[in-house]
Amino acid sequence: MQAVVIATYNEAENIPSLLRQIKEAAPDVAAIVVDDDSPDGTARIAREMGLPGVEVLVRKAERGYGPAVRDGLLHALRRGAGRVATMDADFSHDPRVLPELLARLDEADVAIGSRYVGGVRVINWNAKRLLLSIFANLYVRTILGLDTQDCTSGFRAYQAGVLRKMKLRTVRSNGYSFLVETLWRAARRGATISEFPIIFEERHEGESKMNRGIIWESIWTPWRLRLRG
Ligand SMILES: Nc1nc2c(ncn2[C@@H]2O[C@H](COP(=O)(O)OP(=O)(O)O)[C@@H](O)[C@H]2O)c(=O)[nH]1
Ligand SMILES: [Mg+2]
Repeated sequence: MQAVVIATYNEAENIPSLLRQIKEAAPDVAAIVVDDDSPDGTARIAREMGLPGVEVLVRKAERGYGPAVRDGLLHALRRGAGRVATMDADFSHDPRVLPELLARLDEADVAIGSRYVGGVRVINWNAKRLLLSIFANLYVRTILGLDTQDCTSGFRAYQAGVLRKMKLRTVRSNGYSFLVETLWRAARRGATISEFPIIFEERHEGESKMNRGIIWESIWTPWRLRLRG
């Protein structure tokens, strides 16, 4: 069984068409929506669609992309998934690419849909946001010595075995640093990582949850990982 984990916060405008497109593109892939009790009713909307093969988890105690994805990954493992993908709910990650993302695990332990391998493919980001992301990747790669061009892509897939080795319960990052922390843990445990080009498009509906706290965390996390492992 294969699964895809989708963290959501206030994605009411996106979730119905997203789930429909996932089911169309990858009918056999179980979708696990992990919502942090969004005030806009994302979880209720997703549930009421009643699509087969879609589970909706609601977390009430804390908020954060990192812990939400972590809980979704752990849930997928408990369900017995052999391969688990993650993607955003805002169509920045094209649901039609999901089958290819999972299939890439034929040749690697971790597959990454990459915005930056072999050139930059990002649509509708202003120069500031694009430079921030490119700089963040350069920063992370330099401090941690990772080969991956896009260390902060949330469009990824993992073999279940790698997820188990990563001891997800102790991953601390709350924001996008979660992506750096999980990649670092996978690489340190000898996982093979393969990147393939994707086109990333900025959302049309809803709002980005990027904020100062998330940026600060991204600045210190590579140092924490390098110094403390
Ligand atoms: N459960 C949960 N999901 C989140 C949270 N913050 C962001 N997300 C989801 O993570 C994905 C990426 O977030 P987004 O705001 O689009 O970030 P951006 O693409 O970097 O601007 C989207 O599916 C969001 O709904 C959060 O605190 N909790
Ligand atoms: Mg987004």
